[in-house]
Amino acid sequence: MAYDSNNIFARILRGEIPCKKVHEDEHTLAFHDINPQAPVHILVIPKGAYVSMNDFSARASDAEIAGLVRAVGKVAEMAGVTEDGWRMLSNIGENGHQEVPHLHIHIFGGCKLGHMLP
Ligand code: IU
Repeated sequence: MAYDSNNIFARILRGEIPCKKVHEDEHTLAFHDINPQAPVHILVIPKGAYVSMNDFSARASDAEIAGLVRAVGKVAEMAGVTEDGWRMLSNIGENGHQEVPHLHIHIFGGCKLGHMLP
């Protein structure tokens, strides 16, 4: 799938739409999900133009990949969920029920989460 530079997260990255930011660095932005599904529900996105893990894993630089992984860990730590446990999730494509076509990692926590089965 080609990257649509007008998707909502691209617009958030350009500052055209506000977000409740929790972290930003060279490679990533993290913000609260607008429709939280858990007491902690934060999205971490790369700043680069990637639709999903499909193209990110193939095209992103090692620095971008390391940056995203480190940001996810840092945001989980900042959100205070590392001790009790949390979940990271990325929906990919139609079968994965991805709604926004810019790679995002969900961080869920702050309560006992349900089992994740297809
Ligand atoms: P997805 O199914 O993994 O693509 O979910 C997209 C998420 O982005 C979903 O949890 C939405 O609540 C969230 N979101 C948002 O935080 N801000 C927005 O403006 C829009 C969606 I549109």
